[in-house]
Amino acid sequence: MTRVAIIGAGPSGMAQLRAFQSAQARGAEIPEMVCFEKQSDWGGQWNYTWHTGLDEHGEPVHSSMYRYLWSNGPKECLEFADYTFDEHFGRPIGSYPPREVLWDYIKGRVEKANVRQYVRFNTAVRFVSFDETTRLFTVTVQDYEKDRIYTEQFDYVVVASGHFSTPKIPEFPGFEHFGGRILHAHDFRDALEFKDKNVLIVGSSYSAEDIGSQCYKYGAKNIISCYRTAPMGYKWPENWSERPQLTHVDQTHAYFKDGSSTAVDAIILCTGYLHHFPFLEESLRLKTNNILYPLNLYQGVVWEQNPQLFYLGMQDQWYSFNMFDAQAWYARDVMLGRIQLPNLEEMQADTQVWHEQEQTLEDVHAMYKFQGDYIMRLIEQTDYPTFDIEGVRKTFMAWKQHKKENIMTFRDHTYRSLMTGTMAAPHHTTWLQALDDSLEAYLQELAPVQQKVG
Ligand code: FAD
Ligand code: NA7
Repeated sequence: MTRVAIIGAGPSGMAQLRAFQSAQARGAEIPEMVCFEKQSDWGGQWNYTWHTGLDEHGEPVHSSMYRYLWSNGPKECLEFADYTFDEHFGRPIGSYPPREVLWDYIKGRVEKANVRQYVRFNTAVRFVSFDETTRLFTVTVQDYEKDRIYTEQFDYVVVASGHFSTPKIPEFPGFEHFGGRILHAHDFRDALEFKDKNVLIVGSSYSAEDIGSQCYKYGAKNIISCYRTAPMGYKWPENWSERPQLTHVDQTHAYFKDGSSTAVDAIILCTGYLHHFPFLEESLRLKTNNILYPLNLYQGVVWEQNPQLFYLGMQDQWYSFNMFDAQAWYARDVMLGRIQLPNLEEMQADTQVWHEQEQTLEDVHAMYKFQGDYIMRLIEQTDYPTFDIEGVRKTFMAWKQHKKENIMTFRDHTYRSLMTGTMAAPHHTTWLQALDDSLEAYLQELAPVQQKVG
């Protein structure tokens, strides 16, 4: 029997499980699936842990998510086309749910699909190699529950291990003498740690914006963010200033490229993540920055040098859950023989065109259109339910505008579902006032019986 190894049970790995189960439900014969997940539960980044550094097994902690994290974009832009928010919650909820609420939603679909049986939890993939003669992968894993290292063979491997887990850590002169705490965003957990502190945020992307906002919300004294290329440029609250690149620090102060300096208590490096696959042999290893169209991945999914290997979710994520779905359905159909791949040269030429097109994109509108077109290209080739991607793009544009208007209130806006047409319900408390991010607090206005359907 054909065997498929899926590495990781985050949203991408869960999408792969659901894709196969969906084909099976429609009468297809599917391969034997084994999903290896090093954590004790599924959900990937959305499975919060208070741990930082190493976990209880000595394994690098995967999740970079923190307490009080709420969706950074409208939920209407990431909705599954085959499992809607309406189906899961049974009534409209707000557009920017906290982490635990989104985790509940992601889990709802795969619980309904009954695919947990395919996941081996507490099992870290240690090494994957490929034998050109047998054309099989050998996958070596460590089972932490049984304290056992073992090896199995597979026809296909799907790498769904995420790429926002291994921190990209720059070094600045003086760091070794700084008197406060220096941490990467990956290790940020609770903004209350920085209450009444002067916090320096290095970086100007999603983590910088959101971790700075968390610190503001939970009572930091001052927030100073600094950028290498371009400022975030929002209208910040009074105690938040944005400066050019950090040049150096001493024991108490940070110094910037414009000659200014300021006293800081803590430095949070929001400087991005590395695509890191220490468990793959060299010939299988994707090497890329965080971009929309990496080279070597045909249709953003198939490892061109060996089309028995697939990667999910390795792009810079303007779209997320429904993009992982589109990719998982496509990978599934290649494995089921429903999609025939062209030869290597044709795959490379195709990828090159998209990769080069990315270099020409001039603004966020073009970038959303680009990734949206990419997703639609995949969906057209499978039976994943099609949806109004142009509507999603317009929702993203509204979100951008709301952020521009007020970075501290954009999460109070609501949007219409592109899957069901349902209008989101305004949350009972504004984001700035809502200090409790638990699922119970978020859903508290719902009658218990309506909280979860599905
Ligand atoms: P992950 O979620 O990273 O899951 C990968 C899984 O693989 C993990 O469970 C991990 O334990 C497992 N794994 C890794 N290595 C191994 C191994 N060797 N062996 C076995 N298992 C392994 N997206 C949004 O849409 N909205 C948001 O608001 C949002 N906020 C974010 C905030 C932060 C701080 C971060 C870091 C990301 C955020 N994202 C957000 C993006 C997020 O990455 C995706 O939503 C999604 O989690 C990606 O899914 P994934 O399955 O590809 O990867
Ligand atoms: P991103 O989006 O990859 O952004 C990384 C940021 O870090 C970006 O602003 C970079 O600036 C900055 N950076 C990187 N290296 C440096 C150095 N050496 N000095 C200063 N600034 C630097 O990562 P995020 O963590 O923000 O977001 C990742 C995901 O997490 C995202 O999908 C969200 O959903 C949550 P640049 O513009 O390159 O000059």
